[in-house]
Amino acid sequence: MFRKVMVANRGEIAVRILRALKEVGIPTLTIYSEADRNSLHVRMAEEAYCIGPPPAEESYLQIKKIISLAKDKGVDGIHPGYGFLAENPVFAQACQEAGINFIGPPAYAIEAMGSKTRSREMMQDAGVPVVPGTTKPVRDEAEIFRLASDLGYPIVLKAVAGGGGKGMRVIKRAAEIKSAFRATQSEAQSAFGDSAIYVEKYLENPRHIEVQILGDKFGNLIHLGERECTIQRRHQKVIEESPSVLVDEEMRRQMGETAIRAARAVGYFSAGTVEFLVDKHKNFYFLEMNTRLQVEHPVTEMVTGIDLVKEMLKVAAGHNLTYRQEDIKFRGAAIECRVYAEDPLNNFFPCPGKILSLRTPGGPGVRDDTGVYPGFEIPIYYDPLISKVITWGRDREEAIHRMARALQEYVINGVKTIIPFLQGVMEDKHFLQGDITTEYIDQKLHRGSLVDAGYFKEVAVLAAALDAYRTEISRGTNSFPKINGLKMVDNPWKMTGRRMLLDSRL
Ligand code: MV4
Repeated sequence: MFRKVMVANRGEIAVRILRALKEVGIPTLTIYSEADRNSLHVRMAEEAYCIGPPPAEESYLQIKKIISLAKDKGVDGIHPGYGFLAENPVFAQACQEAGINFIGPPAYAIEAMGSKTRSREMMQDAGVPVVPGTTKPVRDEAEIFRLASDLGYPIVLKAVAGGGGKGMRVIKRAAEIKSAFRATQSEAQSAFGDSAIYVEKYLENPRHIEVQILGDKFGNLIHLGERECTIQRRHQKVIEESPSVLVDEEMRRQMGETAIRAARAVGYFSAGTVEFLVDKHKNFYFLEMNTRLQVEHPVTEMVTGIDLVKEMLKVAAGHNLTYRQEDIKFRGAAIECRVYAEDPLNNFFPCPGKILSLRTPGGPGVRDDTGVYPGFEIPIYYDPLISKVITWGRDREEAIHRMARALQEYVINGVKTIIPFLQGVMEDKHFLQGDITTEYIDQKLHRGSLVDAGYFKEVAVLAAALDAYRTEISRGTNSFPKINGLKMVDNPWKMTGRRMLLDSRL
């Protein structure tokens, strides 16, 4: 299939791709920055080369260096992972021109989907429903004013070159147009080097549901169902699941067919994701297409049993897709929690540092995709995502209970993580009922009920254990207290690790 494949990425996704390559017996090569000498992906690849200083612009984004290294080392395929060069049409094109297979979609599809107005126009022409609004950039305030009168407030200004929430501003009334227009323009200019902006009707409290698609170079396209990604914080996804509680079989078929139509319109192959906003009447609208393997792809792998990375490799090498639509069976439910090295008690502030100890969860239905190991120092230069915990269950409830259990098993010392926050969500009645919106996290944080469940309870448990220990020492007898009939016969410090037991007994 391939002589040797380069993984042009780092962290958990580089590890994920290296695993697939090993399973199919393809020799592996990876790149790393000076900050990543000790990274797990470097240790896992058969060959690894340093390509520059820590900042991504000087290493992981160095197109020329990466391609010339690939040519030197006899690489005939490059998997870009996500982020970095994954959605850079210049890189995809440069690979093809160097005679190296870019393991992803064609450059023209990346390019077409990179422009929000162009993609909206193409989708409209293909009969894919898009959020009402313009397919051309807006020129001035008067034009926005006229559009708002047609569409009705609220409207949203978005960067043509944007995506993922950067460079967007909601306008609730005419008086806000002037300042919003200027602010969005300059934000778009500084974030994307392109000041062009356009207008959409703003949908309030939408759900964010995306459809995974897979295609080969012969025009075969299938969909692998949806992922619900509504639980986000500042446009950063935190929890994803499949299936969505909102989507029934008929809606899945419709969204799937629409996603395939969207992909076909841009001549797509490889793995890709079509994002939809869904309103309260369950109308769905094309939002954007992610022309890459996504962070949350394991959720789909767990419910379909399909290895998306292996399919990407096959398709890139010019093989047919392994599956037809009728082969795709959805089984059970899966959830992914992203474990970020951030402090949930300090506004999710990034907390890089050295991992002193680590024990990742296991057991039935649990998958942990991580790029770290004990002793590894998380660099400050990149995304603070250190691990993804994915659980599968026969239904949503079992997947959630497994997630709660897996998060309890997770031991990580040396860096703060959002695990206590995630535990709070798994116990939250709104989440358990599937009652979630894009404001869910901020609302929960505001009520203060999420982080308490983890951190503060643990502090209370530690204090209680210490008190029990002191009592024991001062009495000089083996008189550990009984808690609800359970005698604490063991070292109380050890009990602190047993969150489940203590939570239910204290
Ligand atoms: C919207 C929207 C409402 N109406 N567009 C945020 C990320 C970016 N990809 C698009 N986003 C949104 N676009 C219209 N016309 C609401 C959001 C949005 C959002 C979408 C999905 C998940 C979380 C979100 C949080 C805030 C805003």
